[in-house]
Amino acid sequence: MAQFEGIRSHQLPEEQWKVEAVTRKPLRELGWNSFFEKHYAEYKGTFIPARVTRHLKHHYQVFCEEGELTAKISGNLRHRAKHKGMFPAVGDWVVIKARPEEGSARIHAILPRQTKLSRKVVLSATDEQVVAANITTVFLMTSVSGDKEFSLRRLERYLTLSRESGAAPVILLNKIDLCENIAHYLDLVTSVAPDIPIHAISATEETGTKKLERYLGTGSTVALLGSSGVGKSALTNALAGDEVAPTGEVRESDGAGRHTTTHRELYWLKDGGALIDTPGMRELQMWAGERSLLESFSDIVELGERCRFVNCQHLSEPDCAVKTAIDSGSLDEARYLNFLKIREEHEALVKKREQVAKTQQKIDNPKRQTWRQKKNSKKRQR
Ligand SMILES: Nc1nc2c(ncn2[C@@H]2O[C@H](COP(=O)(O)OP(=O)(O)OP(=O)(O)O)[C@@H](O)[C@H]2O)c(=O)[nH]1
Ligand SMILES: [Mg+2]
Ligand SMILES: [Zn+2]
Repeated sequence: MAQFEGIRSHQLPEEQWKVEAVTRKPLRELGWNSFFEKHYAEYKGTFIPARVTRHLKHHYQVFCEEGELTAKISGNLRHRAKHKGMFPAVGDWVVIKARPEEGSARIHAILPRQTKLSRKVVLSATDEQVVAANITTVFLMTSVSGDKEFSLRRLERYLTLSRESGAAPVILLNKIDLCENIAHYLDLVTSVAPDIPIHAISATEETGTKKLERYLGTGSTVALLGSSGVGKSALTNALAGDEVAPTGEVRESDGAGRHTTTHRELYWLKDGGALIDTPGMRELQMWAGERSLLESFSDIVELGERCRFVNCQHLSEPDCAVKTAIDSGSLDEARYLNFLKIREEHEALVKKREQVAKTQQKIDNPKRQTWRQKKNSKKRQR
């Protein structure tokens, strides 16, 4: 098996040994399973499987039995990719032509994704951005070091997206070493996510991190999600058992981070499994179906069953049980307003997608060609 001595010769012997130990990991340990094996069958013999570990601006880093390679996508894959979501994402299993002697590879196709965590591309109407692929669990991280770093509304949004991913969401309350009232934050979070496991931890002190082992281990892939500065990279380092990801200070003024992590990257953990560290995203626009939305706001859905109208939108209809609950104080108005906002984003996305699908249908259906298109195609035939 090639080990790229040439590339890594600047490393100390101990570091080199670590890298080599990692490169010898069999595919199963990296998350490969019968699902991918089945889809890989048609490529067998020509291409080898690899997992995308890093996505930089113009290239990818992939991991395969030949070790770690720098990869670019083939012209064919670029041509077939009709939108952003069809390009490789961190965590994807891809098939490649490897050139281990050069440390490079060409990605020819993406194997179907078992799960994916997506958001809508900012400034695009319908484009999907896959944040992490083939993940088993999402760690939603928030900091409890003070109210400035804590937002229930953000958590509701993250939770809706995570439910959509197909992976299991888990909430982490980090920086408990700086928190005097953990029970207060636990109560708040439980109120918006009664059905989700919650763990209070300190990434830097490594308190409570042992409880996370149940989500890790061979074959598992966890994606870390949360605002800048909450401690995602600090936890990555704690679980990797090494300073693999850079961490940065939090601003005194507003408690926000400085966007230290700039790209998504998959790291192998010391006790098996993988962790995808992501940059704290400024905007997390909805890419969620109705089911995930309703699951995240099941209390509002339940109240809605008592409204006078079956199709009550809980806006200004008479005898609306949701509005009544807000008036009586049993439903937090801020949660309700967040629900309306997320629902609006979801509905706008659905509408836009329908419009795009209709336009595409017109293009694909020759009977509905316009007079001008017909004339042009006749001209071409002549
Ligand atoms: N006291 C304390 N500080 C922590 C803890 N976890 C992280 N920090 C600190 O918080 C700061 C931000 O941590 P990072 O891990 O860089 O945060 P991040 O979520 O990766 O941020 P981005 O990469 O910008 O998205 C660093 O100074 C960490 O040392 C913790 O449990 N306790
Ligand atoms: Mg980071
Ligand atoms: Zn109502």
